[in-house]
Amino acid sequence: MSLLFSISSWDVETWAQHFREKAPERALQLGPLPDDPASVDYVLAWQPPRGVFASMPRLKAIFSLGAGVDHLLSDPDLPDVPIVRVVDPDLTGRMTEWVVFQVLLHHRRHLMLDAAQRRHDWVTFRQLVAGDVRVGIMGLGVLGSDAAQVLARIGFQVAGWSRSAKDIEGITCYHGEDGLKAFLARTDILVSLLPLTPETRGLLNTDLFSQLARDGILDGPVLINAGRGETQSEDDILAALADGTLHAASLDVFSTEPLPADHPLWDHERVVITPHSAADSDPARLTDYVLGQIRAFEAGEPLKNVVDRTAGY
Ligand code: NDP
Ligand code: OXD
Repeated sequence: MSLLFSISSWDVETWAQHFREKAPERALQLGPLPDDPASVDYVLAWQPPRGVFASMPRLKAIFSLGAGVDHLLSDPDLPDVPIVRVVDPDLTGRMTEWVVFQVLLHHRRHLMLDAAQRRHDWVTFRQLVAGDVRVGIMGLGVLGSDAAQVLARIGFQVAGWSRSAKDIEGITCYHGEDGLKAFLARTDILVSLLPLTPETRGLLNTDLFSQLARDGILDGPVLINAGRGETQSEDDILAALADGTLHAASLDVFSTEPLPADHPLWDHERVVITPHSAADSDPARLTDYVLGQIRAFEAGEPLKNVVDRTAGY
């Protein structure tokens, strides 16, 4: 019985240490590629190499070490075993912190205040009130619904958009293609927490930005994206910032990561960039989560948070 860590771009040893402490009886293989594919029962994966799952006859489940699973579903050789994703209050809390921080940064006009401080300029700007600002969250899943409720508690007018209909207290819920137009038309600050799927790829584009509200009290529409980079067109974001279709943006995810050092988004005065770090997966917390799931599964219980492969998330 062994667990393979198939991890690229994170320190595999940190994860392995937590597993050794909490489950010393489990044999670990530190990938990304397995030493002995025939003995692998579970893979714990983050951006594994394509084809890594081939020739694992005992494989029972794959655990994504992030909430997003596009890094797995894009593998053409993915075997037909359950894929479990991260749903954990620790990760949710981290994302809500990031979203609330970015919404408040634009709402409280912090980019202008920061620039004024650099100039040693004691200048004040008209202070807006949250109740006059309309936030719209694309993706009302585990992360989006939590951020929505915290923003509503602060006083923002919050709406959300999802694939299926939702009923969340205090949040105006829209869904499906039919609901998108009305959702955008009432949104001043657009937050995307959408997964990457064939339907969401490239969705954040000129056409969509041009449907955002133009009658808000901010200086213009704001885009905030911590979902996936491939859901946005960075060329369209730059063009929209240039012609006023968008006023500002906060971006944590990009089509190419790391964002190339010479990319014009880096230097844009109305763009905030964070390096795909809105909500980190915490190894200690997720070790408990994955081991809890494996132990329950081996005791005959069903796995939780299994990805719907047809929906793509
Ligand atoms: P969930 O699966 O819980 O929620 C996804 C939401 O998106 C659901 O509300 C779903 O609708 C909606 N959705 C999916 N496809 C469509 C569509 N075509 N049209 C409208 N709505 C759609 O995911 P999480 O909230 O846990 O995570 C969301 C994403 O956040 C992840 O997939 C990942 O890409 C990203 N992420 C980024 C991190 C970062 O650090 N930047 C960290 C963690 C996650 P419905 O409810 O109807 O199913
Ligand atoms: C995730 C991520 O999906 O870090 O958890 O992007």
